[in-house]
Amino acid sequence: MGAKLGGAFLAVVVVVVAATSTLDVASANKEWSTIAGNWNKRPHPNATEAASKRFTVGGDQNWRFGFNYTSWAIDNAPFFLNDTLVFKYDPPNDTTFPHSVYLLPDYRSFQNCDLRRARKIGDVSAGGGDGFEFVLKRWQPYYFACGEHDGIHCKDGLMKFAVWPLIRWFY
Ligand SMILES: *[C@@H]1O[C@H](CO)[C@@H](O)[C@H](O)[C@H]1NC(C)=O
Ligand SMILES: *[C@@H]1O[C@H](CO)[C@@H](O)[C@H](O)[C@H]1NC(C)=O
Ligand SMILES: *[C@@H]1O[C@H](CO)[C@@H](O)[C@H](O)[C@H]1NC(C)=O
Ligand SMILES: *[C@@H]1O[C@H](CO)[C@@H](O)[C@H](O)[C@H]1NC(C)=O
Ligand SMILES: [Cu+2]
Repeated sequence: MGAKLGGAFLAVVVVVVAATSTLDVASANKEWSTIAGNWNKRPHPNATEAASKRFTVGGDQNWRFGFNYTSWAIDNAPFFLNDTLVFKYDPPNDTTFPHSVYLLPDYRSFQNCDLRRARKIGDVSAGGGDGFEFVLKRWQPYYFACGEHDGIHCKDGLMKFAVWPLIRWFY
């Protein structure tokens, strides 16, 4: 790139690794892996533009049964505040299974695919066409899961992942 201007940022990433449902809280804490002091340089004249990215969840696999979204999240980390996630999935018809997207309230419900206190952010038809967007607006862990079949898509279909967007410092 010809641009001499550069933005450096300090990144601290926390990725939640999907754990088996039998782990207790103490061992669950070990499932949080932390990468600190990750220095990078992104040459870009416009820090505001550089600050936010769009991710299609699952890449070209979109949001489907049986794709490992924890693995996808790890591969695509770090995520930053104001990054956008795009969820794409076919609306249900006679031949396709319906999917949906919920936010789970905490790590334990995420671990257990417990949807009782979940908040729906995308119903079965929301992922059609270009999908729908979800912006990571807050500095908090977000626990995403498919809500279909009483947690079976989340549990057996691996349709869950967690991200904790980072704060970006520019110099
Ligand atoms: C940087 O990008 C933002 C968002 O696209 C835009 O609003 C702003 O005007 C741009 N600033 C400069 C200096 O180009
Ligand atoms: C999904 O990916 C994660 C992270 O790479 C891995 O720990 C886990 O075992 C995978 N799950 C399955 C069912 O393959
Ligand atoms: C995120 O976007 C909002 C609204 O555009 C803006 O007010 C806020 O400062 C942004 N936060 C970060 C960390 O970029
Ligand atoms: C159902 O949706 C899939 C994926 O969009 C499409 O390939 C298929 O033709 C559709 N089937 C019917 C009966 O509409
Ligand atoms: Cu599903």
